[in-house]
Amino acid sequence: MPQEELQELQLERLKSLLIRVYNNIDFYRDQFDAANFDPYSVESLDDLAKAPFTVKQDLRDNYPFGMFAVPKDDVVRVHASSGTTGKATVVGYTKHDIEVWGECIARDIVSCGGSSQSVFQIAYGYGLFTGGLGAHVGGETLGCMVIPMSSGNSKRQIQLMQDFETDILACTPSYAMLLADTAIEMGLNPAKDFKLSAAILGAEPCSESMRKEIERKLGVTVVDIYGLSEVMGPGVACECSYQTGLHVAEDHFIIEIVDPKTLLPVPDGEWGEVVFTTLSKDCSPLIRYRTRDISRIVPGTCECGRTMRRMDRISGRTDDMLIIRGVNVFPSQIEEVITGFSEVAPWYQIVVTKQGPMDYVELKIEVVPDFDFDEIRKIENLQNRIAAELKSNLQIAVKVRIVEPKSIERSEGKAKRVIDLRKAGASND
Ligand code: DLL
Repeated sequence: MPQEELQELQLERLKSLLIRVYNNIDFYRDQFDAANFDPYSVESLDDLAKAPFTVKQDLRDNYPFGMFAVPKDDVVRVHASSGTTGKATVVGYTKHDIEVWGECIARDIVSCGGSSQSVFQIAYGYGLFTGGLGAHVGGETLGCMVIPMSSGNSKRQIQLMQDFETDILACTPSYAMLLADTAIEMGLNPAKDFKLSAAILGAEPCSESMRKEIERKLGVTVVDIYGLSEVMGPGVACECSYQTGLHVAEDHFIIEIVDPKTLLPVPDGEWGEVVFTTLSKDCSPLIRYRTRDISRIVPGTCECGRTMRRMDRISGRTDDMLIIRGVNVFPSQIEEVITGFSEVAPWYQIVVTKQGPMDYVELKIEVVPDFDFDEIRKIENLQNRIAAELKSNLQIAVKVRIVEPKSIERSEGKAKRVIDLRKAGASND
């Protein structure tokens, strides 16, 4: 659909959405009234900027069902975040919401080369987390042969991947890497022995060098899929096989990029916090939801011919930025530097503590299995070289500690890359 038509569709959907949330969700009625925002006055997409933002705490305050816009009878499914730092955030879906979700993910499977003939193996966790069941509905909508593995049980995953001739794999990037390494340990060459053509990986950041490493080991094209449970789950945006940014499902979501301090929109191409308004959701619609994720609109159009605008890969979250001796840095920037060293494996952990008002960072990195771990001098040399590279690239002083292969805990879902010990009881939720 040409962008102009797409924007007309967005406006039509936005107008009815604003009136719907005003009439059906007490929270939005109060918010709009308090902000003097009249949902009936909206005449252009720009008017959305007059509406107030929604944040995660609003969902927690209205736990469990206070943000539902439909009666409980119409709800066919709920998902929820883990809620380790407070109450969980609960999101509900009507039958129609699930259909829209299925359509979004079906498009994503097609855009990385899949079809109804694909064998689609899902190794995202099934359950309250949206990864597994979200990908599942997409695969079935498209008519793929879906293998609902959930995460874990890596050897079995690998066996079925071979026996069932899986061609598309969906899981987190860190789990894809673990599956590749496990297959190699089992004496296989996944790039040759598997029929995999693409992997749809998301739910956590993945640097460009990590992506290349997964592509090389598995012999696939990796496309990045993005989403968050509050807004729907996976499929809010996804790359096509051109890998030049994630096409936002703009018929169902309006994306805005705002300056996280001033909350004013930034021009296309500039980085800022991603904000979404859900246009089609019946049960859990959100107006201007602040994701805390940092991205930008990729200017121009994609060679694939899709007209939906692209957001760049997530560079970090406003709440995972570290300030190391006054320098701002995101974990993804650290990953980009360390994965450039051939002696180390892409398994690392950033341990953050406080020294006075400053963040103190220790970086634990595993070496590759054939590295001679007994040679202290070699280890020290490697530590120094990595520290020097981090200093010259990112201007940060970090204590690098090389650790033995397999000593960092493997993840079957989202990897825990940052251990933040600054506040007791703090977590990344
Ligand atoms: O992670 C939904 C999902 C499942 C997306 C499967 C993709 C694939 P939550 O658990 O609510 O939902 O976590 C959402 O994860 O705000 C981002 O910070 C991060 N995230 C999700 N996708 C990506 C990605 C799912 N492609 C939070 N790149 C989001 C970087 C991502 N970060």
